[in-house]
Amino acid sequence: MSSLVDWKRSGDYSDIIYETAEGIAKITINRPERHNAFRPQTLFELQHAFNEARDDSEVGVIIFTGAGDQAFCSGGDQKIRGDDGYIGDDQMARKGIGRLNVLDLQVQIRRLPKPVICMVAGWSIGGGNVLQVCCDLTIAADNAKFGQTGPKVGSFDGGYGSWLLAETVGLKKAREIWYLCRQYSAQEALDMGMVNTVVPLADLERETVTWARELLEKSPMALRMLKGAINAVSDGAAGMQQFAGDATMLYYMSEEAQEGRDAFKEKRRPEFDKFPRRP
Ligand code: S0N
Repeated sequence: MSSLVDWKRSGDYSDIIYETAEGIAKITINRPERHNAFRPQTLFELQHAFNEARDDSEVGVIIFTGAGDQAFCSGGDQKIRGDDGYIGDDQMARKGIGRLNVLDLQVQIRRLPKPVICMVAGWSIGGGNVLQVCCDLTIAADNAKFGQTGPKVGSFDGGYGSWLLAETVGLKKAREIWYLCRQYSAQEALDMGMVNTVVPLADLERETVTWARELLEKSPMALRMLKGAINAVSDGAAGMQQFAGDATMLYYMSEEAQEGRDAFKEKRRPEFDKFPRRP
């Protein structure tokens, strides 16, 4: 794959790679021997890396991808799936308790106030495809294949995996994808609105970086508010809570709000009269 970017790697991770360059963070699931299936440790590391990207004021866009050209992600690692979730090697596992911590990552991607582009080569399957659906934009290589497998392997995602997919591709198509567990080509995924564009595999990173650079030219606050607004409709009260928080942040940044703060600190009456009562 050709890359136009001189990525700088950081962090101490076993299951993922975290890289940054030119205002872009690239987060890569690095378990190609299992088609980048995730285990609890993978998800802890992904959550850490997404948080790093969120907190880094130099970063404006995140690319989420999988190592190699055979898979973005094949979902939960079925080889370490216990009777109540995925068994890691942490204190929960020592008590025989499993985890479904991919749900926390889904929420984190939705709430992260920067665009997340999913870059898919090869398989985007099961819980991996749900993560793809949760991302803001998806660039697919022409070898990408998409699908859900839950009813085949004894699982289902009744959250974002179901209704956000239905919102993305329509109810009938979402039912077909989940009920029949078929696999869809990149072109079919494009036709149903599940991805934004399809490019030759050799151009995948180049094209994704082009989209990222285009996003970096735009107003970060406008992008933040648009992401919040689009997600608020489908995230209900939780989405409104985030959007309301952004409104508070913008208000804090105004002279009017700062007058209230300053008056309190200076033990005087706030002079709100100087601010217009806007129509
Ligand atoms: C992707 C498939 C179709 C690719 O087939 P292909 O090309 O023939 O390759 P394989 O030879 O099958 O795979 C290569 C190696 O990779 C291993 N591997 C692939 N996928 C996984 C996986 N998910 N877990 C563990 N290993 C995997 C193969 O085993 C093989 O290695 P070797 O040769 O050493 O055995 C094909 O691989 C496939 O169908 N994979 C499984 C896809 C799948 O069913 N994924 C799980 C779906 N479910 C979830 O993701 C659950 C999501 C979730 O976490 C969740 C979310 C909300 C609520 C609940 C849950 C929940 O946990 O249930």
